[in-house]
Amino acid sequence: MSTGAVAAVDLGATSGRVIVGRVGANELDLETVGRFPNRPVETVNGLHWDLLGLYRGVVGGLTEAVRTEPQIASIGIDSWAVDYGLFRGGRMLGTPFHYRDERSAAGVEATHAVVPFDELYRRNGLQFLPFNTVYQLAAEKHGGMLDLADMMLLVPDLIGYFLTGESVAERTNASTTGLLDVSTGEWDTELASRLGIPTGILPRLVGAGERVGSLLPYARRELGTDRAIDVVAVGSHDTASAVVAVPMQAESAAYISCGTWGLVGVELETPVLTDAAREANFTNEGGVDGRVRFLHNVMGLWLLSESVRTWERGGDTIDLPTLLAAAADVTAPVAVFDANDPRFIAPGDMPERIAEWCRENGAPVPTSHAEFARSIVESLAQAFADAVHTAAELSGRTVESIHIVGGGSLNELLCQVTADRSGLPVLAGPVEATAIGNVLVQARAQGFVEGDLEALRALVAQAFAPRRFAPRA
Ligand code: LRH
Repeated sequence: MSTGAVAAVDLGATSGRVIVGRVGANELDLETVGRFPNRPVETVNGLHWDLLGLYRGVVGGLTEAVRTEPQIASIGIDSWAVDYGLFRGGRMLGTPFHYRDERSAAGVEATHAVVPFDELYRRNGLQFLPFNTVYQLAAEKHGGMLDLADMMLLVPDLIGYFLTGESVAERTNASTTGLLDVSTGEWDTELASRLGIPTGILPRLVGAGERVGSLLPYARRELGTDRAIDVVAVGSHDTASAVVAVPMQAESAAYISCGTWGLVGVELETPVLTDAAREANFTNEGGVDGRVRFLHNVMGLWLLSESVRTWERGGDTIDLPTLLAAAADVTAPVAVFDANDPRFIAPGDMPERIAEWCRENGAPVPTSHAEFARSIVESLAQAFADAVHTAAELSGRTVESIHIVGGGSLNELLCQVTADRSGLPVLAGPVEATAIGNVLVQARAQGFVEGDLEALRALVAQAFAPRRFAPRA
């Protein structure tokens, strides 16, 4: 085995980045070569992703990647789940919607009228999230778009299509659509047909580590390379890539991939499809190497970022480290609100919605930015602790520690309070788990490293030793 380099494209809800990863048997090193904002756009018909702007950012980042490391062996792409573009004859039909757009509410009703939720859960194993692809597609049907389309590509596959001309659906992300059979891992075409979703729009499934195709001539020119670099499928659902890079002993640990969302759960070999799992709204998403990501979506740092956005719109200037330091110093009792309440999903005035929850539930309404921030951290930590205990109970696992990866792992207050509220040690980091998981799956496909996820995680633990937060009495 020799050391080699790959490029990871990681698109998040607020920004995208391109990272060059250098990997060998005892080496794991990351260099961020491109970073660009991801700014959703509201138009007359709802909230959209600026897909072409994102693609421009990807091309710019990859150009820098091949300049920095001309011999990169491959490119892997991951992003948030569930969202897609519709195509006809190779052309994108309109601008992809943001999963926080409200149109999917109508799709939920229409879908459940045909296939009740408990049957859906038996078939796809997914927790109810109003924006699961299957509900969004039902809303498209309403608008007539679905009947025009001959192909649907999830966001990372869509970027891969622009680069290679190959249309595929990577399995970990396909598992978040609601149209993948949780038992077979194949498209559930019977379900799709019953819901009036044309099965012809569902692309060929590929697994993480499989080659997708190589850069088209125009893309080579754009990137300034004459090499036909391969795009390799990774855990293209960002959470799947993040879980690859959790430096955990999977049998005895829970993980929280904490960014915009807090994805809280355990890794299993087989799905849990019990009534109790369905009622607790736990999901069985597809993991890399056929593992199961048994987890629950907690609202995550969105609560904080959307609050900050609200205050800034009102003319305040917020410095996040200063705000969190002030939150740590709050001594007044703060409300622990239900961070899972669906009222917090949509964009808009977050502090007002939190205050509304407090008034309705007789909890103290925060009176300053610092109190709001503290209340958010305490509420997230409580929801994290509850979800960890529920995951353990539903899966029959004994959880001895909690790993927090992603941006939230830098939030010391959140890590400490999560340890306190769960009574379990929290191991924080790496912050770039998603990009690391993306890099490692490519590196293994290229033969720069070998082994199962445990071997990959040992490499992560060695390169990015986690920081420990012990629970306080
Ligand atoms: C996190 C994430 C999460 C999904 C949501 C749509 O970025 O992919 O796993 O539920 O976005």
